[in-house]
Amino acid sequence: MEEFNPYRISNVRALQVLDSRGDPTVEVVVTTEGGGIGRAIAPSGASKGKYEALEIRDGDLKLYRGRSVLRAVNNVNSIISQALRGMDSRNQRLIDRRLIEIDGTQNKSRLGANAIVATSLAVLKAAADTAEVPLFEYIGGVQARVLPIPMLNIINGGVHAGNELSIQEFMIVPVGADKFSEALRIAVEIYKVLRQYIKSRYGASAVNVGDEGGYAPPMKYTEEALEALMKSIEGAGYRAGSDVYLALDAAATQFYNEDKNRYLIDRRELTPDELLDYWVQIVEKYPILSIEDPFYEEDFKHFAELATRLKGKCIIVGDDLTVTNMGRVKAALAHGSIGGLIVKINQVGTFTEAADVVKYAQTNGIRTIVSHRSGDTEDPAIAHIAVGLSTPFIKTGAPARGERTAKYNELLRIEDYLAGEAIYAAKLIKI
Ligand code: 2PG
Ligand code: MG
Repeated sequence: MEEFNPYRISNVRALQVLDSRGDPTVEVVVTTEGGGIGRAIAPSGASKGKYEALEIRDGDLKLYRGRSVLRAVNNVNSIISQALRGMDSRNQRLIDRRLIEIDGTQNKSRLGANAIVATSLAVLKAAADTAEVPLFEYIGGVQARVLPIPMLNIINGGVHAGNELSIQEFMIVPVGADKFSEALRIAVEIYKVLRQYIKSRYGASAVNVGDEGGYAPPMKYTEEALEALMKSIEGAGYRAGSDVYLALDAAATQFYNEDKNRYLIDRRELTPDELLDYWVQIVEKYPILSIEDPFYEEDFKHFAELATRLKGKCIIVGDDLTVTNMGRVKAALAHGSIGGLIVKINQVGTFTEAADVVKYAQTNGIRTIVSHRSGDTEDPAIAHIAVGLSTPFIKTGAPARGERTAKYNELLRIEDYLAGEAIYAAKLIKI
């Protein structure tokens, strides 16, 4: 008879639940023989990169208008469950490799990245639960104690909102704080002042929020939003450019017209070179810490040109360009395209692959930003992953809506758990 091993996986079960947009998604529950339980839910993006691992949906118009994920759920309950039962849940690397192998495709399209990511994270959580340590500590060991700087998307545009703003995310980055909890408080105060500002200028209906909890006012021009952020930071009693920075996710693939090779922004059509000059001007005028995806997802070259022009002034961040994929990240580094990197576990599909990318980026001096998706859930895993992997930043929306506050609240709990030992990343790195 085999020796009792509390970490051995006894059961893997999936079911269909809902995400923050009301779309079905995959939840996986992994149980170990020692009674540990890990539950994880796959998030889902709206502005997805072409090279992301593929979530699969049933496409049956009679079920959730084609959005149901029963095939992915069934893959977990049959193929994946059978492959993982009996394995040691601590063996994350081996388990993730097995998931990749039984899927057998480049982009995880057979079993579905949604099935795979929920399983991979549920295994991680089940092992941590069996060990009776918090997830961040299981990932990062007793040394893990750096709380990430939050990047809060408080004005939503692009495909996350029903307004005319081309840029998808207008973020604030509260670096002038001693603790994470203080940084979050500063962000909330600014968020509330912004609400008043928008209400007084655009009317009461303008304070409705977009997919990530940021306001989605009927603004037309980028600078309208940037001005609103500047006024709100000052109105709340903070200094823009020292206490609080701005950050942008352009998600430029979404406003790029490939046939014309033009970007549609601020009611104008710009060539890539004109857009480059535009970014330089904006950075001269406003304290912008980083710009994510300033060009469409294939243009390593313009990313690199912009990174050179803005060196020392603003970090160029890859998201759709790099999709948490080692090959793409290496290409971006070879081109000199990025100084920062968005990390989304579901872009690549497994925890191990994402953690390897973080390690590689950090070793090469690239700032890492663990990120939510626009369609997200109450699963707070990314808070633990950011602390566990010691990433300097986390991006998880406005300080509003349950699926966003789930992550911020978890970080508050981690800070509390660490008592006086937590360090706020802004105290550790050079901004
Ligand atoms: C992004 C993300 C998250 P989505 O582009 O960075 O903010 O959006 O999940 O829609 O890809
Ligand atoms: Mg992005």
